Amino acid sequence: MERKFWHDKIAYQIYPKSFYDSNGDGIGDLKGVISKLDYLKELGVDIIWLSPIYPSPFADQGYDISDYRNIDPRFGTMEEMDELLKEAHKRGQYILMDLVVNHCSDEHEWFQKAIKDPDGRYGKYFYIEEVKDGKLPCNWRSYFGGPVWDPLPGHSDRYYLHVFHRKQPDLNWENPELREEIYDMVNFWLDRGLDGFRLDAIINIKKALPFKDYFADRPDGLCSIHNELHEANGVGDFLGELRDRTFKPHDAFTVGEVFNEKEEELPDFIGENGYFSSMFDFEETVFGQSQRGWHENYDITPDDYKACVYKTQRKVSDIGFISNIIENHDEPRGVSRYLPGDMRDDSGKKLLATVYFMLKGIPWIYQGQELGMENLKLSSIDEVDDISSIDSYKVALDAGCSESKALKLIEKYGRDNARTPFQWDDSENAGFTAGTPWLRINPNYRSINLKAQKDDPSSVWNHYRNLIALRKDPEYKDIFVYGSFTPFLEDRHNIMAYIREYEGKKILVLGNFDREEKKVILPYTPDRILNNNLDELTLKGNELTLLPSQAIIAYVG
Ligand code: TEU
Ligand code: CA
Repeated sequence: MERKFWHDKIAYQIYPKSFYDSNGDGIGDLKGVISKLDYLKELGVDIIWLSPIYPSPFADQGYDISDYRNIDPRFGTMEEMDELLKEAHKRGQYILMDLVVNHCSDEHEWFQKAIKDPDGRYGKYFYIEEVKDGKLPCNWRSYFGGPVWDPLPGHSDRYYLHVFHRKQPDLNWENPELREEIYDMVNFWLDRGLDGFRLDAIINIKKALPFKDYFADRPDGLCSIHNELHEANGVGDFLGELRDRTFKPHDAFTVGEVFNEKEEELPDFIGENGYFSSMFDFEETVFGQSQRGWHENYDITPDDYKACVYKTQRKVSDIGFISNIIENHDEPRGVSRYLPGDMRDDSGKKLLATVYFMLKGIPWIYQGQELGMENLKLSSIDEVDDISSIDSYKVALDAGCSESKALKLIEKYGRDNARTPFQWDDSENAGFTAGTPWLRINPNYRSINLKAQKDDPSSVWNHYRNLIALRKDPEYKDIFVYGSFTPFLEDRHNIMAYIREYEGKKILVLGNFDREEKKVILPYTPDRILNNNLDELTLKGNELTLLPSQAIIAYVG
């Protein structure tokens, strides 16, 4: 495999609105990010993905872009973006922007022009259909609830497609003129010095055409988008063209948000000359998810978690580099989701960190994860900002859930959990802003914050820092980056154990998700222990006793 500059990197996602506010307006901004580059450097972060910072009406927190070639004034200016690139590069760091091209905002000038003249050039940038007798072109349900079709303003007989929010009209990738606009825009940023992109909802750019109905799966008579995604073929033609015209000539790093890919297509996506450098593993993210709504989801146990992760590791094997996460801005906090209730303490958080961080692939940290930030408790739906949560709340009520039950579901799955501001210290507003934060701060910031953790060698933060340092240690680096992945003790309940191996050198990673201690026989006798999340260690030859919540990394030379 040809070695690439990004293979051995540690990546980090910033949700700019909630990272650090430099001017007291309650909204995180680019100056805030610039001022924290040294912090990220200290942690060991190389690649930084910024969720959208383009001008936007914020119907979906910036994932509805009204101008692809600018910065929203709430986040800063173009000059500050250039400064961010310069400052990051100075520190050997790379910056990625979010590329949201399945849809734009209804306030984007393309859509505004399409409204004026649906038959003209810009009408063809979108999916606009004539509607007779109120019969919609298809019965797909948008991700945020309701039909994917809404009337085109000023044209009662024409409807436009939006698979997400009504303010996010889908762009028509079948139209070569639209594709040219996108490539131009992508090159505009790469020419400016940007290092790459995270590709939002990228699988959605190909639609199963012509539009047709599928079986309704809820009382609303609509069906999940998954039906059409499953039938949509040929996204690769668009993605290959996008790669060749933009990413490839710039040697850009790209990571796809890819759901519902077809397994046999994996080499096309992330293999040699794949569409993307990498893509996220969502196997455990979607586990237990019901198309009927959050009230029908079921919980993930440590054994399920292990099975999901191993499935991906085996599938990807040496095809390419998967991106491993435990959370992002769309998901609840990983520690609140994957750890059983009574294991959500510092030891449990470090355990989860260890077992996912040493997997094959690129480890990603979502802001605040390195502190062990947790889900947010709610007392009323009025406290919720996220449009997806608000819709899911209604779905739960319609399905007969009580208000308190529905609210519990939002606490468990809602997107605000990850979007509460970063907890820098224990001062007012967690040191995030001198003003009023745009979203409520998690009240646990008095105990969970960076300031309290930085100088405490046994903190979750220092555990992450140690894991990063270990992955970068020249003695072990090749094992972590290029080593094979082989599970062992796979059938042992609540034990996650695997071997990373490169040129005969091995690293064993073990974690105990059980409340009881577990005796295990290791396949090799370790030469040394590289990391232990607890103070104790009971190892005699190759007999190891793992305490509850214990995670060990061992080296066999
Ligand atoms: O998410 C795409 C996505 O497919 C959804 O499954 C998302 O996880 C779901 O809406 C959560 O309820 C991306 C972005 O990450 C998300 O923040 C945006 O809302 C969405 O695209 C639209 O741009
Ligand atoms: Ca600000």
